[in-house]
Amino acid sequence: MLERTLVLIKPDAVERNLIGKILTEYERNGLKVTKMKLMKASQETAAQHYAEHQEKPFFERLVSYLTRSPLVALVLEGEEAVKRVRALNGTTDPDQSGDNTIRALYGKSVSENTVHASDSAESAQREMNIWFG
Ligand code: YYY
Ligand code: MG
Repeated sequence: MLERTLVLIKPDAVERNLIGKILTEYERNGLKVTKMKLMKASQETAAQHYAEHQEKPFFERLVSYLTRSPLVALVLEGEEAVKRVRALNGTTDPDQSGDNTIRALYGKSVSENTVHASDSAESAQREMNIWFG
């Protein structure tokens, strides 16, 4: 099924000039960039994005990380895009992530793991509204 998913190239990646390398991974796997912007996220946007984690002990650190410098928000479109982009990104912990996943290649740590992607079609819709209105 043709789907859209919301991706963030997070601050740690933009800081290390990895935007191009990461976009290349998605594009060469047949995903189409249909929306994209570079921006510094507000506290409100970051907190809304990670609302499901607001009771977690790492929540404040997570919001402060996501807002510390610019990130790239984008929408990717393709067959089974939600599942495929999650697979390309890899697991939350870069040290556990499969070979050649974006997090294994570029992730610094669990908290600075370089990319985000929506975990379901419903999350994708919610997150596209947050970042693109
Ligand atoms: O969807 P995904 O990003 O792979 O992981 P989530 O469990 O939704 O957590 C969101 C985000 O929170 C994760 O990418 C890094 C951060 N985080 C953390 O800093 N410390 C943890 N123990 C777990 C998650
Ligand atoms: Mg998640």
